[in-house]
Amino acid sequence: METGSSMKIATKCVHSGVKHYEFGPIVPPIYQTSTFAFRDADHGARLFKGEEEGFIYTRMRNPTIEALEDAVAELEFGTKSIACASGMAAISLVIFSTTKSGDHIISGKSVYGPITTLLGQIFSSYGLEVSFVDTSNIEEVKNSFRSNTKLIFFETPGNPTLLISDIQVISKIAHTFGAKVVVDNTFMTPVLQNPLKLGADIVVHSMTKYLNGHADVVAGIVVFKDENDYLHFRKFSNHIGGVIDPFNAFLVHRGLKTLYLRMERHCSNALQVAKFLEQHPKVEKVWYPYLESHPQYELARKQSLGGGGMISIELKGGLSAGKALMNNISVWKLAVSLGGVESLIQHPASMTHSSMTPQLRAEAGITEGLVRLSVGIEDPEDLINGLEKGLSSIE
Ligand code: LCS
Repeated sequence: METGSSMKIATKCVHSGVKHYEFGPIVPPIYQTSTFAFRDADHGARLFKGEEEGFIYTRMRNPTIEALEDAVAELEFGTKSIACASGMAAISLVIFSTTKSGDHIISGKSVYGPITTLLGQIFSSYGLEVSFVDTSNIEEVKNSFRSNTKLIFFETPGNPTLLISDIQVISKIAHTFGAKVVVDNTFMTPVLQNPLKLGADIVVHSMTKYLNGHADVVAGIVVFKDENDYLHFRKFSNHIGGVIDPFNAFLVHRGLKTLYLRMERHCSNALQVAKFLEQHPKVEKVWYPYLESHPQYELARKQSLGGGGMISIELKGGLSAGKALMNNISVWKLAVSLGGVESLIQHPASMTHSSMTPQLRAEAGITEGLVRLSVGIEDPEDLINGLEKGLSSIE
């Protein structure tokens, strides 16, 4: 079934990317093959020259992977996409394809910790200039552009502070400087937020998270508004080679079918958990975009259709209270990652964001006492009871 952009998102989640295949299966078959046989020597030569459509080698193109790429491009209102071996591979592909030594890029400060290492230590060692900016502060964003700025990259909400950056306003500013806007939409998913419709040029995801949703795959994707960007990036992807495996592509595509349902449940569970935490005497502060106490509540409501499943909290007793909570909580698993059906809890300063420099971590607002929750799809009462058990263990 062809879906098309007129369909509602819940319908698109179920049907996007599925084409007609031999024997009529209603899900894309797993083409677990590295290579594709040519009919004859001339056929192979024509495929390599681009004179005929077809499949050559899985690093370049594979039908199972392409089905997923079409699905995510459609969900994100993009033209095309490239699925990658991880979210980090997707972000690396963006940087390799858009910058060279001597160029400047702007990155949000509140982003997944290893991204700051990738940009600020690894790519900068090849001569890339990198500025880490609080993208929730528009004045700071405006002042950070230079004549050689090629792109601005940010997560909104940011990992793990959940600060919101205004995609529409930042896109307008960036485009006056001729820079591309790259939004990491991992926390929101296309069900809740559509950066390309708000002016961004490129969306990236760690598909390890909500798009797959079942904590059994590591994968990423880059989605393009402009097909020319896609063609340019595809050349890089073919040569860098960080592509997804067909079986993982199949699993993520399967996960997409329930994305709408899962996001509804993540949002309603997270709002209930956030409200419970906000009134709890052991909790100092709760960060959740759809709580009225969030400093950018209005922007979150304007930019997205839900608050998502991520919450960060500061406990009154700081880190030692956080440790007591993590060690005594039930139902929730103590683990990094996020966006799966099971609820997780972790400590950014010593875990997901430990590779950041202490200075950048402090500037990004990632304190020692911050604890991050990924709210799953379990019964909210069980989640709240599990949290209460952990919180009551705090001295
Ligand atoms: N973007 C965001 C917003 C992320 O949260 C992550 C990983 C990545 C990109 C990288 O994706 P990956 O290569 O892992 O697929 N975030 C993680 C986190 O917060 N805990 O563990 C991984």
